[in-house]
Amino acid sequence: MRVFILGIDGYLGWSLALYLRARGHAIGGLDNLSRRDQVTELESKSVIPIISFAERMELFDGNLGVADLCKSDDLWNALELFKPDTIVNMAQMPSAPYSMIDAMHAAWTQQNNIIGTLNVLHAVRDVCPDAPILSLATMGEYGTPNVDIPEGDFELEYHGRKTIAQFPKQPGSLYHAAKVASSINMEFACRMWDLRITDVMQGVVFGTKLPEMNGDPSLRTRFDVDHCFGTAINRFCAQAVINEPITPYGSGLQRRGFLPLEDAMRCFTIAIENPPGKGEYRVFNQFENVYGILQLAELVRDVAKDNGVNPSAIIRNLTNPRKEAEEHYYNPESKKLRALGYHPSIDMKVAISEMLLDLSNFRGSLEKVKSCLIPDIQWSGEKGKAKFQ
Ligand code: USQ
Repeated sequence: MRVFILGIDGYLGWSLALYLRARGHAIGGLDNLSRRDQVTELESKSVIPIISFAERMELFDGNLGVADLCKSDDLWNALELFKPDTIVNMAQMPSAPYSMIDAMHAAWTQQNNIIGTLNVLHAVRDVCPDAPILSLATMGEYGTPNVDIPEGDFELEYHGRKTIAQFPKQPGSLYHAAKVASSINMEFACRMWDLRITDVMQGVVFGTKLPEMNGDPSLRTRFDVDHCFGTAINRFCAQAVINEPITPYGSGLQRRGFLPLEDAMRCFTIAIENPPGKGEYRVFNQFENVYGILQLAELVRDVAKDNGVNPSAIIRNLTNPRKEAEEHYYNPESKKLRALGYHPSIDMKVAISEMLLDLSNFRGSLEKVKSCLIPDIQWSGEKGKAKFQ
């Protein structure tokens, strides 16, 4: 299959390119390189060294390019040239805190994510309307409602055809709100233009590598641990490795869906290999299991002690820089991917131990970004670093 990945330079985009290529698919893609710039803006860096995008382009025989999806015709031209069977849209700014820095960062996030996706919808309609789109959204669109979260099961009829209504959304940041807007636009594009779209409501992904990267440093994917682009388990492991306190925000009783990097790849592949029908908009809730944040922090601390990576690892709760429910009901459904063959095969302790050991090889780079670990972006708009409780 010919798969065109938008956002191919990111943590997930690059991983997926390698994963699918190893399974015989032809890969092309575009990226605006904004993630590299934004992490630099935060005075941080991927703690696992990655090669330049120019070098990545060489590894993919010239099928990769740099393009801002909001501003140019490059996307239309690239699709005409590559003739994809499937499009994967991961070309999004993925950080909730980054979108909450100030008005300028919020506007940039929403413009980049919403207009970029709008252009993807128009370009696919114009160039390859039969090619299914796999679009990366987020479990964070739902928030933490006091009712069960179905998997797009609220069915309606539109001109004699089955369609679904969006489950009520309560996004927790302006980044998550932009994803809600894109979900609405995507469902619209399926009804109006007969596009085929899988909207993947994904949980928090964790992990440093895939077997497809092993043994070759030039294939590694980026790994961010700063307070914007680093996410819960990844940051906790990084903190444990350099003997910095592991930082649940607030009580840490928040609960979220999580999944290992390799499982994310398996799920994307299953979705690509089982595409939606013409005009179908479908939702997959993609996570392995729901975990409490403090529970994960304790697991990372205990595993770091047990496997010798840090015998004195500690947890220190921070005042929560976000406005989010800390004790809440959370019961999202996730059965469609399982029905298509996704079998989670994870031992959380083993996965965390492997991450800790792998990250121990990058202690030097971790030490260099230590000052970026404590959040200084408050949802309230107040300035100043979060304090330990
Ligand atoms: N958290 C901590 N301590 C930390 C970092 C995070 O307690 O050091 C807490 C947060 O307060 C939140 C939870 O962990 O309650 C998850 O935060 P996160 O930073 O790991 O992830 P989040 O901001 O939700 O965003 C990430 C990705 C985003 C994706 C989302 C999926 O950055 O692109 O959409 O996970 S989900 O969480 O399901 O919305």
